[in-house]
Amino acid sequence: MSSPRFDVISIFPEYLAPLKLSLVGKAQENQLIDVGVTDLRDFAEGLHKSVDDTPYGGGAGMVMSPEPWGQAIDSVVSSSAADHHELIILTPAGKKFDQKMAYELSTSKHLIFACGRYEGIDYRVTEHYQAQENVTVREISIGDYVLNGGEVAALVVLEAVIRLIPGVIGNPASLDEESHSLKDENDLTLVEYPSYTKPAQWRGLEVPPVLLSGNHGEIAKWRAAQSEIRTRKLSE
Ligand code: JCQ
Repeated sequence: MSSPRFDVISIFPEYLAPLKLSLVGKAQENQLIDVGVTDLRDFAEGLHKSVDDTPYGGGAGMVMSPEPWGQAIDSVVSSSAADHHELIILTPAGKKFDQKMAYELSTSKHLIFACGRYEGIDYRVTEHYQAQENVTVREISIGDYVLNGGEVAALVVLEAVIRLIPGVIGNPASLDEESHSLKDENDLTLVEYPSYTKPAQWRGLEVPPVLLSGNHGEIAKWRAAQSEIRTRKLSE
């Protein structure tokens, strides 16, 4: 059986070096996933291997040219055994990434991350692949701020998705707790309660006594109340 595959296309492939580390690196060593990084520049033509040009209609900055993107995406699509491909374009204009989207993406066999720079990628790239029935295009934002390129956003999405793949996390009980995604009475997604570990006293601060009581019913009630308090504070 072939593992889910993750391809990242970027003009700064070194930016994706963290994918060799930690949980994501281990998941590759254990053959739970395949990760490839493609240098967009390898698909640029001409003496200067240019990947951008001035915007039609005028304006500041540069736009990434469609030709190298088309060549690079076709290349990673062709080299995949999957019969369907999710093309993810990281952009502040995209749909906001959340845990629900992470679960959806974690069931896909092939995710392709397009990391744009400058003022973005010629929109015909999105239109071209939207018209291809073996590809789903998703424009995704990790938040309302502007980065210099999509690489860091791709790392965020990759880490959130890959940790949900069966076998990647050693103790799946922690995943099970997260997956319930509880809502409060105002339909806000509840955030976690605060956690404590030893020592019981640190710099004059005590651990809440209920956590030392051994009364699991009272502990569960206290944690639920703390989640409520934290969630309400966030919406202020
Ligand atoms: C992603 N939140 C911010 C910046 C244009 C593809 O076009 C562009 C991509 C970027 C990089 O992504 C972000 C981002 N989520 O800045 C400009």
